[in-house]
Amino acid sequence: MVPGSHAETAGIRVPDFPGSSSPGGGRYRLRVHYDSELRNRVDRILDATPVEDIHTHLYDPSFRSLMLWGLDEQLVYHYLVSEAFRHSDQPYDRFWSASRAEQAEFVWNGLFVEHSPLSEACRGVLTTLHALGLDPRQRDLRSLRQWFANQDPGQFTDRVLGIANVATVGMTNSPFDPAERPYWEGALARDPRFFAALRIDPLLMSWPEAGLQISNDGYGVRLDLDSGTLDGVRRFLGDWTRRIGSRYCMVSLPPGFQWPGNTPTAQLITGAVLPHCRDTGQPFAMMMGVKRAVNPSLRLAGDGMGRSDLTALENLCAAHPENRFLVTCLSRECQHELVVLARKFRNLHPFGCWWFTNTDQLISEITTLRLELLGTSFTAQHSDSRVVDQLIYKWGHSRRVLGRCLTARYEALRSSGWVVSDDEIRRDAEELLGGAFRGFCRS
Ligand code: RAT
Ligand code: ZN
Repeated sequence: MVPGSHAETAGIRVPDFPGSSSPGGGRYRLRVHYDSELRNRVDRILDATPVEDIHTHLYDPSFRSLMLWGLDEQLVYHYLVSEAFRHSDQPYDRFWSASRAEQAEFVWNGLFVEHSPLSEACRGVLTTLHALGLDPRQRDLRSLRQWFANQDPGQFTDRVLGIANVATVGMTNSPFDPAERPYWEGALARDPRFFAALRIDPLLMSWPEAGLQISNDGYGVRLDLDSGTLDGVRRFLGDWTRRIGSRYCMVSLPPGFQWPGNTPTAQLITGAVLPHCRDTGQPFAMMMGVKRAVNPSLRLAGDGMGRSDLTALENLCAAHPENRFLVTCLSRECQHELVVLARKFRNLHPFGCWWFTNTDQLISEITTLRLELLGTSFTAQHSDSRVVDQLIYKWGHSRRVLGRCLTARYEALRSSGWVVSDDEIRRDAEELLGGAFRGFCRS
């Protein structure tokens, strides 16, 4: 599938592994033989294992214009927009008032023509073009665009899901989003490959404004978070969960999040969100550590991050063993604590390498940490794709890093006298790429 490197330990001499059937049978053998053979097996199995992508910002094609695809959409991805501004003094407003095509050209020229596309997000565009059979070596944006203009969106989506070997795609669905709501209120012919997840950031981060909307929707909530209001919010969550067929409910939280507490966020979680999750038997997903609008002029590209206090998570897991928590953290510093907490609380399931941690080096570090402390009881990755095409590179790159991490663990097992079979590698790959999530969600 997507090309990757497979011979990273070439030429290193290491002691023979117990039980090794190395040709020649000497005390030493070239590790490269074993590594590349095992690495190839692991990579082949990972490539052949369909992924359940548990969190993206993609839409089922029946959401028409909300479903983003194509080269210009890839280029104006917010990860790239913030990088492009590092090479330009152009006023932000001028960029935002330009057409989509002009914005895409600004990014292309700044990041692919005038500088080398070394970053993860830039490389992603190239991996995607390459896997689609396109050749960007001429730096010819016009002809690349022409190829995309000739695609049918439905067929293109099928092709991308096929190349990325993604079986199901988790959407991010907000009842507070005026662009999305009308689709749910009409008749939708849903694509079964796309599943819904109820996103509730405005409810938890913008009370009382969110309360006003819920009240306008007829749920009889007031601004005071008394029991009548909390019941109304709970009914609102229940109705939306049924309407969209959501599998879990999700929020992103700032670094300062605390629980328990007297803030509207903490009170709403205790009085409405957790009871709702218990009613429906669904997990509550928390993405911890985002600082919204650090630079508002960059709009969606202007969010930052900070270190979260995971005491809040520890308190939640301990106080509510009957609730289940799906958690990812944005800060590198939180990763170790998250994994240790997951060892203490079986109602906690770490997932993905989110946003600023979705780079080769950090995926490698985080995944190794998780494998070494949790085995396969976590979900290795989610793509967070916003443009369908991105599934190709996000999963292509992550599979290669996961292959490296898994191979290293299997090698360590081998030196302890345990040799994994292909069936066992397949079982592990299935757990890490969606099976452990389904088990945790009981769905
Ligand atoms: O990764 C992203 O695209 C971010 O902008 C966020 O949307 C983040 O993933 C989130 O879900 O809040
Ligand atoms: Zn996201």
